[in-house]
Amino acid sequence: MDEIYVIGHKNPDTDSICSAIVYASLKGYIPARQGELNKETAFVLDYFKVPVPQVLESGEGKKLVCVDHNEASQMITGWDKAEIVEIIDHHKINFNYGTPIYFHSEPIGCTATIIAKQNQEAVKANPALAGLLLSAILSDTVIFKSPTATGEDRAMASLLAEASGIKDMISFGIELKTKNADIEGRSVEEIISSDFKDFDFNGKKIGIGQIEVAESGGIESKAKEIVDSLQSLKQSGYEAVFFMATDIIKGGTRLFFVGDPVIVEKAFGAKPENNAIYLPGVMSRKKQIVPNLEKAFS
Ligand SMILES: [Mn+2]
Repeated sequence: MDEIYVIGHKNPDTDSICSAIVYASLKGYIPARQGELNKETAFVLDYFKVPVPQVLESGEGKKLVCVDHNEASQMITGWDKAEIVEIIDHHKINFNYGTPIYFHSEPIGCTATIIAKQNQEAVKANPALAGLLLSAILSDTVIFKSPTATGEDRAMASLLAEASGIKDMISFGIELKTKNADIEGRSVEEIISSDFKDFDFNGKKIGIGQIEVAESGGIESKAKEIVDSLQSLKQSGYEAVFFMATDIIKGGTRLFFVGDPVIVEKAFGAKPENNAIYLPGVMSRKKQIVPNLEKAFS
């Protein structure tokens, strides 16, 4: 049998990495990744003593299961010369493929929740795998504060917490979420690129990065540097570039951008100032930023 790789999106987050590891382990496939682990994911793999998946440089000639993404812009280089055999995801669908494949999509908080639901017994029997899926859910739903979080995410998380021996999942969630929130000693370029996704809105290339912070002061003091850095990114071929600094304690996002301010006003109903706008209650790129921008750009 050909080897099958399970791989998440570019600039992988905890859901992309942990869903790939767990699904590969359940199916006898090979877990892989595109790019470096962020600090949060590194903490999670270390905590549950699970090896880091290999980097796959190109999908060309490979069989792939894509988890936590379905847009071409987030797929591995060479995906068009790969055989995609299956997709498991919870993002909006922007996928076109020439042959029938398994495509499992649910509008819930995390890919890991889908995998946990489908494989409850196997996952419950393996504390490390349960711990990885729990971590992915806590991460993607911002400890259930994100509007993407559903009752199913909460129910699976409780079950996984028990199976993995995590007694207090909320404090474990805060412990893992604050790993990426630490911006000390990181360059602005590094902060912006750590969770950065490309989108195609009506034929226009748009980039949207996000960082979660536990207090916004550090980010505010870097505002000018952030805008400068977005400006140079834009020159590399984007119509507009956005960067969300999401405060996981207060529950809101400072959205920095370079591009047409009229689009931003159209998308979010308020006038930006100094290439930024504050959006109270906004936590989710997928649910609260992407749909508004996609509409505004159309
Ligand atoms: Mn996800």
